[in-house]
Amino acid sequence: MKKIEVEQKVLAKNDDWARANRERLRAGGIFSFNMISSPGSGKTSLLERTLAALRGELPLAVIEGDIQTDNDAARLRGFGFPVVQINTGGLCHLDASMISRTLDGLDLDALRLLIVENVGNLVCPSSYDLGEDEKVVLISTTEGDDKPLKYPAIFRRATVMIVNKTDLVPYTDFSLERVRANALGINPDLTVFELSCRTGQGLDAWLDWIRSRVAPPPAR
Ligand SMILES: Nc1nc2c(ncn2[C@@H]2O[C@H](COP(=O)(O)OP(=O)(O)O)[C@@H](O)[C@H]2O)c(=O)[nH]1
Ligand SMILES: [Mg+2]
Repeated sequence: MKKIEVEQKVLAKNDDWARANRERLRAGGIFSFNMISSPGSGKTSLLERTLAALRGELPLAVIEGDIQTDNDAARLRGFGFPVVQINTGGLCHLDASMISRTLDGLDLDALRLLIVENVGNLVCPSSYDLGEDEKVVLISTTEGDDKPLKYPAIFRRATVMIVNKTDLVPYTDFSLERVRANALGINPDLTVFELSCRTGQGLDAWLDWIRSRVAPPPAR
């Protein structure tokens, strides 16, 4: 009983931070999304592809969440965008107060897009609103097409599902039709992108989705 009360208080406090982040980002005209998946689904790989494509086109920043290391931030720094690594020191998710502190150090006036890569985990990050506009859940074809059924919360809260590593489909028993049906059964409003960060197939539709979400620059 006590444990439940404490958890509710933690989540309520998190929601306060998240609300403040959301107001701050909206006021700045910054679109934001939060990428959530198991470790190894390809979040950082997709960011490498995304940053390479949007270089010179869209001013963005990336927040990288990991339990340890700044390996992922190091992979992304070469693209010329601000990249901030948060190490949670054992915690299995980012929370909204961590994002708030990171926003303090970013030049928000210069940004139109904020991308967050959450800690690799399909469970904990789904409960913690960061103040982002949308949650993007990734699943790769080596994980099994039943994962939406086993971890429904994040598929319910996400607006986008990315199925990555389509290049590996011939070597697995993963079915693109089944994963789509499983996910849409939980959340019929999900927008689904199938792509391969290895071959680049399917990336254009994902990039167009980002472009469609970002507000046009203010008129001068
Ligand atoms: N074959 C294949 N491998 C991929 C693809 N995307 C990512 N990978 C590999 O999957 C591994 C984990 O990718 P990473 O981006 O670090 O995943 P993250 O933990 O979700 O950030 C790396 O070895 C990537 O090279 C893909 O589309 N096809
Ligand atoms: Mg990563």
